[in-house]
Amino acid sequence: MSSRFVCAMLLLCAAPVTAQDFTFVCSDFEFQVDSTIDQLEFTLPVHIWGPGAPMVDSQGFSMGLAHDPTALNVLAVDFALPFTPDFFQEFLHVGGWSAGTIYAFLGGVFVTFPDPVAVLDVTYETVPGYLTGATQVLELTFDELGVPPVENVVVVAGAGSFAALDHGSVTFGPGSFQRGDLNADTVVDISDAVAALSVLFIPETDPPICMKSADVNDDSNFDVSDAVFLLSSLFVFGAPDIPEPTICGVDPTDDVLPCAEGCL
Ligand SMILES: [Ca+2]
Ligand SMILES: [Ca+2]
Ligand SMILES: [Ca+2]
Repeated sequence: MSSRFVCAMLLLCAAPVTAQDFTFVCSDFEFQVDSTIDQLEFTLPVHIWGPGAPMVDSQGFSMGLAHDPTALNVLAVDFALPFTPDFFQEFLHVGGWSAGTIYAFLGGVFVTFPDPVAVLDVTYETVPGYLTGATQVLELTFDELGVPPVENVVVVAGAGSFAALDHGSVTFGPGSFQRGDLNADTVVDISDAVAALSVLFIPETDPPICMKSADVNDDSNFDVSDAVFLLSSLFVFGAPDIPEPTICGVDPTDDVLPCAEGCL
């Protein structure tokens, strides 16, 4: 083990001071999966937030985040700040990860966090067989992992400052969406038909954020028939109703149409 590594680890494991100027933030994430998806790989950002005044310069940090090992494996923890630190080390555990960084051994590189800043990108995969298509919620909890345990601290003036911990979660499930609401404004109207026709016929138009919403006739595909179905349901007396869910709900028929963001 290099002397540089030992010095860095001693600094990360130094007795922390108590000021809570910083918060480690893991948000609540949601992934829409149906019964056709049996394994998922995804990357989540972890943020640090330190909005106090005066703004405190940080020189590094260490943190750890635990998860249920029967549900997730951690594949990678990557440094996400826009520079290459002098020291960065990640540790992948069964049931969690920890990581530590010193931006610059000789000083001169400081980071403040007036807004939540993504400091790490963490890649996970679900354990085979975990996903069932039903809604499942996993807690992601900041913890002191490893031997010796890695503290959740931000390095300030050469000492560790305990961070406040804002834990997160990951929800897997079929997700909810509103069929026909292509433009995601919670109302199904003629503007959604315009959105459908634009996606179909105007080059470089961004697709709907939830393709399930665009599959108006629920035939597991998005094409011009969906725009026609939508217009008919709105303006032709006696035309078939739009299939469920016409208010925020789950798809009663499995398909592989992506839905990056549904409704609440
Ligand atoms: Ca709409
Ligand atoms: Ca369709
Ligand atoms: Ca469907």
